[in-house]
Amino acid sequence: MTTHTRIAAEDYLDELAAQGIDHLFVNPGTDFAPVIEAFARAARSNRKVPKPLVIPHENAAVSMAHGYTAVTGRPQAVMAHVNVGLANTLCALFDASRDRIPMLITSGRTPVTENGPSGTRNVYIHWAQEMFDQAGMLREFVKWDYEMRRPDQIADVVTRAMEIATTSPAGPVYLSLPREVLGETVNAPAEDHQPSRAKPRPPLPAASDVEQLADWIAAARQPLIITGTLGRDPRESEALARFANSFALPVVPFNTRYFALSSTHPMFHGSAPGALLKTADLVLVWETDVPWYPSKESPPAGARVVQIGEDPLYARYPMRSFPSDLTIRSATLPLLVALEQALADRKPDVAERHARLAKRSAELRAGWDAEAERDGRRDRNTNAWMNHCLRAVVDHDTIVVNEYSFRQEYCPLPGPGSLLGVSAAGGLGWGFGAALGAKLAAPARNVVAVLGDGAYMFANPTACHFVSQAQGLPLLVVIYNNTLYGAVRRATLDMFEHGVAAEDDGRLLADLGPAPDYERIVAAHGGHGERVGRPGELPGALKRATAAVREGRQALVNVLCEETLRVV
Ligand SMILES: Cc1ncc(C[n+]2csc(CCOP(=O)(O)OP(=O)(O)O)c2C)c(N)n1
Repeated sequence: MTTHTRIAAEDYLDELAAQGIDHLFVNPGTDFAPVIEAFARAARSNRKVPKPLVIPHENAAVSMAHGYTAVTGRPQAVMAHVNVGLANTLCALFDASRDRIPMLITSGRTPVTENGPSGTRNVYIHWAQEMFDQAGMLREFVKWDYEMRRPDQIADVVTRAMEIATTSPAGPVYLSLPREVLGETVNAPAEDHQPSRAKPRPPLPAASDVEQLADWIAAARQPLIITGTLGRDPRESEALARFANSFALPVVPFNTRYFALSSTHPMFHGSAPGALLKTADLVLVWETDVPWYPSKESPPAGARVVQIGEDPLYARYPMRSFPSDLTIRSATLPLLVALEQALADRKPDVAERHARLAKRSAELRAGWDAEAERDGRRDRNTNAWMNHCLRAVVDHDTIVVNEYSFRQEYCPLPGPGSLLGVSAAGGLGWGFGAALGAKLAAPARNVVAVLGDGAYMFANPTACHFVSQAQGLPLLVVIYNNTLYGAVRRATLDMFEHGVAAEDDGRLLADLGPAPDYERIVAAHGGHGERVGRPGELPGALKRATAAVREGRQALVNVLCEETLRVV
């Protein structure tokens, strides 16, 4: 067997593994030659390196890394082909950035030299693919960007990239990797290189803020917690369930991205602040970028507002002006624990409020159930009915990935860690890829992606079905098919209720008809597909699809729905 002189790309892969990166989601090009060679050498010598997965669209690659990290908490890496591949990552990268997902985004850089060293330009595209500032296209979405300039800096650069990505508030970072650098000859590295830098802890609440907030909660008559991303760490939702119950604090997960509280919990009060906001005297805006829409509603004058989060100012949002009487920069878990203790000392009497809120919550639940069951007797599927039917699919080990159409009011979730929702950035095409990433992270769990027909098409479905089949990641995709960009239609009708576009029911530029037979797309990938027109057919179809997934085949249920407006 020929022995080869070591190249820098081998150091690079070793370093990714040393940083705990399990997977490199790649979409390759000519810039990958040293990386491919390094992977081949690692396989031959049994070196531990990240597992490379070929993902045939970069949007799906980033979304997979996103889903994987959301489930495991462990950051992953993506490598795209120079500027063109990088351009395809941007939408998903924006989602990850607003969702504070730590991630190492990398791409090759066309060779700098026109002649000379190993790796120099030798094909046509190497000239046109050079940019003055390749990182410029994504600089607003990452916390840090850099270009690897020398092989001897690999360990330090990757360590720095990862410490910045994972430090609160977490987020993606970008590294560009010139081909000549990765192809350079290097000496064998010291064995067992381990990064040796302590990272700062997530922020802890100041004791005086805890005391102040505990006083306000103890004195409040109509408190309300609104949350968007509480529950990212499942321990947060366990603590919230206890806390809300002990002190009779109603919770509204609003545009939620994670499981915060079960919809069967007596303090769960729906997915929109509405009625409770109007009468609140204390509003805890907990890890929530947008707690209400000021153009539609606001808390009453005199209500106290407390903003809580790891980055409560949302410093990367150009404008955000929600009021705040107390702003606490803290990770969620330590604040919940500290507040629980501080309130236990104060012993507020909340029995009457607890009873009143529990009754209200039960009434809301009964209303959602009745609505769904009534819809089940109609001739068209509705959002309430579809979600109600998902109860039969969602068991104790299910993760639901929601890109618009899932509503936990109608389908209670099994517990902490069972929900991933599309990022605040709303870059569509995320859900299918994120679901694949979740399945990769937790192969034993049942992963269900609930997608709008628009969201499904944005995901490059062929690429995603391909990955599902090629990587053995069976999951269930449920399409809420209203043959429409419902959100677009809604916006038109909201703004121009009596306008000319409303005469056409607001469908101009929103119509997604004629709808294709989505169920036949999954069949082309060896999967199980069903189309459901009538409400009564839906439970059986979901049952058969779930059985197929349990047997290891991907499945898709195309649920033809009435043309409902988006609820939130
Ligand atoms: C990448 C991207 N392009 C366009 C949009 C604008 N947009 C927001 S919602 C939406 C419609 C989504 O359709 P669908 O998934 O079917 O859900 P529905 O609105 O019908 O509930 C569009 C096009 C977006 N958010 N992201």
